[in-house]
Amino acid sequence: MSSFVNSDQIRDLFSQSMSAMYRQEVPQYGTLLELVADINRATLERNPELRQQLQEAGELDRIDVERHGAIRLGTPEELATMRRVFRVMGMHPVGYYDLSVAGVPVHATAFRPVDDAALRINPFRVFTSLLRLELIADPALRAQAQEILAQRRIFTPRALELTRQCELEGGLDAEQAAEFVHEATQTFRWHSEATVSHDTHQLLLAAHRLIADVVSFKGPHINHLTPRTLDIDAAQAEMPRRGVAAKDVVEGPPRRRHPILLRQTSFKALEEAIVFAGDGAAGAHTARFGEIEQRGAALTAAGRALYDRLLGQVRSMGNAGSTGNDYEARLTAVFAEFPDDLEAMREQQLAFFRYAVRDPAALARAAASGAGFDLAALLREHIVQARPIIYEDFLPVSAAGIFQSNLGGAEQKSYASNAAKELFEAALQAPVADEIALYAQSQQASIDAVRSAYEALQPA
Ligand code: OOG
Ligand code: NI
Repeated sequence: MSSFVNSDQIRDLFSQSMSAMYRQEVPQYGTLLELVADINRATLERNPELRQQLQEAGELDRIDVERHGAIRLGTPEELATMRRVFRVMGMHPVGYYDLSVAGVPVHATAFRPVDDAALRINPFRVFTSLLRLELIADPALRAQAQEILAQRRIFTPRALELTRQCELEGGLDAEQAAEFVHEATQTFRWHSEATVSHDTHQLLLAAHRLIADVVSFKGPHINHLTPRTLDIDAAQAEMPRRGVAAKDVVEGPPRRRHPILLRQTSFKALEEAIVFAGDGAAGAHTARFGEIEQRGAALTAAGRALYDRLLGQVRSMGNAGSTGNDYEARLTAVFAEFPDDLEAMREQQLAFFRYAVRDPAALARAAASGAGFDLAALLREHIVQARPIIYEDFLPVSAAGIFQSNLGGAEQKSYASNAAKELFEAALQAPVADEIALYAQSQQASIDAVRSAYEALQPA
């Protein structure tokens, strides 16, 4: 007999706990949540077809709970332990993001649920970056940062104990799960007491603002939480009306009839009061912000290559992301090459789709005729339908844009492109999953299910 709480439920509790904490720490996040809830409600009222689609896909319920967060870790040990802690909640490392290209000295993965059922319950994901100390040029500063980081303990002893217990016994009971969520949440709390002196903070800031953010504190404070909107342009327009200063442009693809991948906007990081170690001098730190996102179809490798090529084209036109109207016009013009039609996207295999029986009676008739399984024919006859699979991951260029707009100042340090997936996986002590393979699996599983239904109805 097992009285273990499902890991999906633990994740659901954790995402609620994080949201409640961030709402307290950053009140503007509460404003953002209300704004997104209002816009989602209005969008669904205006668009009953979208409502029905989300309902059929089992996605309507997840919209309100849906969000992602981001943290920045300092050492390989922190990353490896974080993987074990997230695993208790059914969150696994997916994808590798190299942000050094954009002058941000980190690489990252996203911890998230991977199977369809888990994603429907609560898709909470955490974009998790690891600082690359080897990219700090000054050896003395590098050594100092390393020494500071080696001394901190970002998990509570009880969180580690419960993680170990879950690993050994295969789960946690209700009481342990509640305690685990409480303990795990502590890791992401804001601490206004820096662990470094004013002088050290200055040195770290000069190396890179992000380095200062990671190295100067007791733990990896959650730096933003992002609710999912159904209309990001409406959200972007509404932000200033509610006193939230939005960044200039929405990152990602342009507005389309059929959204693809991910579009994101954010408000600038707040200046928060901190106290330095040593003399207790007062200072300020800007790192924490708010973000909104809209999710669309997951793209195949071919679709993603087309997206990357078009985005590259827009950005090479200069002034990328700097001037709102102009940038949007260029983005829209260049992306005209990406078909905005579900049939074309499916036929050209640019996006992943989930197939489902739409008309069971007609399926039974087709099967009874004795004809072999022909997916294309069933689609043509509207017996089977294909709906885009939602993108559950992140985009490195967008992530870099979000990083940059929130680091303050015109930070444009450049590091050479420097992907180091193997180093990252060594730190993680596990491989990261390939997101494209996960979407392909989902698509194939849906086709297999339709085929089995069909074959079960065929005459023996
Ligand atoms: C993470 C930025 C990446 C996103 O939504 O692309 C991210 C960070 O600033 O630590 O959250
Ligand atoms: Ni984000």
